Amino acid sequence: MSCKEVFPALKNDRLLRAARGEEVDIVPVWAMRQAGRYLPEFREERSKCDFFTMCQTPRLSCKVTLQPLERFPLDAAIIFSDILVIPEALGMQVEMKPGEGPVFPSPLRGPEDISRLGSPDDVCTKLNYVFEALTLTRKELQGRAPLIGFSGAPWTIMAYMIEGKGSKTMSNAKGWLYRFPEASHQLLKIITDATVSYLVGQVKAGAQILQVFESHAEHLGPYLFREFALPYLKQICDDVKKSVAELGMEDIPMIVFPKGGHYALKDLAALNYEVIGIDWTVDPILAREIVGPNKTLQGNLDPCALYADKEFIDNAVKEMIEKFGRNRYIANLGHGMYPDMNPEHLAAFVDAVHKHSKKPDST
Ligand code: 1CP
Repeated sequence: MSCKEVFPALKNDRLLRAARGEEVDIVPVWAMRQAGRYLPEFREERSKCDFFTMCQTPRLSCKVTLQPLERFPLDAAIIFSDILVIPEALGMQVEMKPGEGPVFPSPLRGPEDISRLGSPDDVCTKLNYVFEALTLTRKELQGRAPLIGFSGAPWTIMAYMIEGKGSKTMSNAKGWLYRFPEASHQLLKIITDATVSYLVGQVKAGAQILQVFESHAEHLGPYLFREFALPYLKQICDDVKKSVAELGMEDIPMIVFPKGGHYALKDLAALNYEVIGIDWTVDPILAREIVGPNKTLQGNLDPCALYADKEFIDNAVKEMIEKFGRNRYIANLGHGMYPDMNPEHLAAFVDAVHKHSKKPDST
């Protein structure tokens, strides 16, 4: 890994321009979970190999990252990995169970278990495979589109470490916030420190923009969010940008995606993230009113709209772009693709964004 690596020149910088609030010819578009099981070519690779082995093998991670770009004229690639590589690098075992998703066989049961975790200083050594995958993918992309690096946000990662898997209520993890606030802060700090080094490592390895997934914001509400999520999201953004500047590298645009966190938009707009992702439950006009004119918004078609026919998708995209406007906007779904979705319908989504956002005078 080296920050001196010379990469092919970027031929499509719409995503970076939109993130920075610059003018674009057409609205950039990508889709969360664009590399995934809805693609037969992904399932083919996945049938040969365990999920985390795929993440840990740079050649495979690169291959599946590029798969959606071979099919669709997407304006970004997102590195194939998972947010749960951080707890794994902190020493927790994680397995991908078919039909169930990621599972931690020994989740954190109480504050005493925090001592089981390794040091945040060591995560970058353990996650070198992600950096290698990023460097390889950035080269293989040949400048076709920018490469997105990502991590989970501290509360979302903490929730998995305590619940051991996805949960409808997050009652164990939220129980910690109310019963053990000090230990919760201690854990969140460890995750934050690890995440900052990890994201800076991703930039050094070739990531051109970063997204922080606060996928479980919906469980917090304004009080818990301000206490246990916001300060860490702020620290991640500020520390990553500071370290990148100290390395003499160009400022890196950052996206925060608070899934289910409509109540947090105003607080998030006060942070230094250039882009705020919104899910489909938030009206774009209201989101714009809340965040003001100086943030880029990303989103937010209901992913399930991709089950509708192509004509419906085309109309829904047209309406979405009318509401968001062409400036300071990155088109996306309001959450990720599902495994049973038809790739042709993602194609319809991408084409509709490009068609309906063309400037009247561009060809
Ligand atoms: O294409 C891409 O978007 C890149 C790859 C990517 C990303 C960005 C994957 C591959 N995972 C993620 C992030 C991720 N992982 C998030 C944040 C985004 C979100 O909110 O969905 C979360 C919450 C996870 C955790 C996770 N990993 C889940 C959810 C579990 C739950 O019930 O809460 C699941 C099902 C996974 C597995 C996973 N990660 C990625 C893929 C393609 C898969 C499917 C697993 C398989 O192939 O068996």
